[in-house]
Amino acid sequence: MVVLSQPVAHVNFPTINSCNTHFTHIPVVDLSNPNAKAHIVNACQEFGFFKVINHGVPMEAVTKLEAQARSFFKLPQNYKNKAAPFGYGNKNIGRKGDTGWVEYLLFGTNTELISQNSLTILPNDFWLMVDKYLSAIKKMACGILELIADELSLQPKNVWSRLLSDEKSDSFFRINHYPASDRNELGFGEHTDPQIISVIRSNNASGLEIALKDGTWVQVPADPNSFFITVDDCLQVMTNGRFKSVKHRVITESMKERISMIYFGGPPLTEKIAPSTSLMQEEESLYKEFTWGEYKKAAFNTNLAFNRISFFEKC
Ligand code: GA4
Repeated sequence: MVVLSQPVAHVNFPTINSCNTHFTHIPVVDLSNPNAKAHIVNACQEFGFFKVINHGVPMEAVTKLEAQARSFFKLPQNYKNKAAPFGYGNKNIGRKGDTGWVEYLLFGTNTELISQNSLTILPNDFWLMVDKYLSAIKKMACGILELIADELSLQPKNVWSRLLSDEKSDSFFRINHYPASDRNELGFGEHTDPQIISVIRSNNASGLEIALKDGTWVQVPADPNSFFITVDDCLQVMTNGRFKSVKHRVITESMKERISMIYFGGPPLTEKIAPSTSLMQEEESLYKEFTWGEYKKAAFNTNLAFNRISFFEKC
């Protein structure tokens, strides 16, 4: 029997005017191009954001996981609510009262956690797909961090990628479902991601917007065959501000549901986050020292739109 989900109740969400400006100059990095590393560093400096093509991630892993997620979100609300202790959320984002036109699954990516989760109401197949997807995405994210390190002449090349491949890496995975609506809704309010680097993939529904350096918001055209990469707060600190974490948000396209899957690559909790010494020959660090655990604790106690890095900036 196919069980359709109950329509999501229409509470009083503000109607949001999307910026209407299509981002025609979106940096696209072809990972098979020998010059990819220079293009990536350029994009990180200019936008804190880029799209990757020829990424080597098998699309089968992507579409199968999306199908699993879609089936989960179609389940009746009371059933989905049973998954709440394991990372299901509906409209509430974080602990400080932020809301959005979104329901989601959110969990840590460490393998032990995933196997515990497999005992819960999400089917085994779902977790197998998550595992496959995350191994491919993590490999790509590590490859990107190594290209960046290489271009910035950092030694060893895995100086940053090891933070994601470490078995204690505190990374997250989120699957967001923005239900279709008869108007544009604020799906996920503006924010930067606290981690090092995030990898976003969505179905063919637009909605993602990023803020340019001058504060203008631009729409990112959907591309289900590619991945979008964001520079996150820790990478801003690790480059002593050369890269800036990108502000982004989601405003739903009316009448079209959006499903996005985001990997947030983070370091182990005890890892000290500081600018790389080889980038700092004649500069002082712009940031006070902190561990990822300290940053995360502070960040998770803020509102979505809050400028979290400001806690750790030297005056
Ligand atoms: C933004 C990036 C990731 O989605 C996330 C989010 C987290 C949450 O949903 O619990 C936060 C947000 C994110 C930053 C500020 C705090 C914490 C919601 C929020 C209001 C999982 C993350 O790591 O930080």
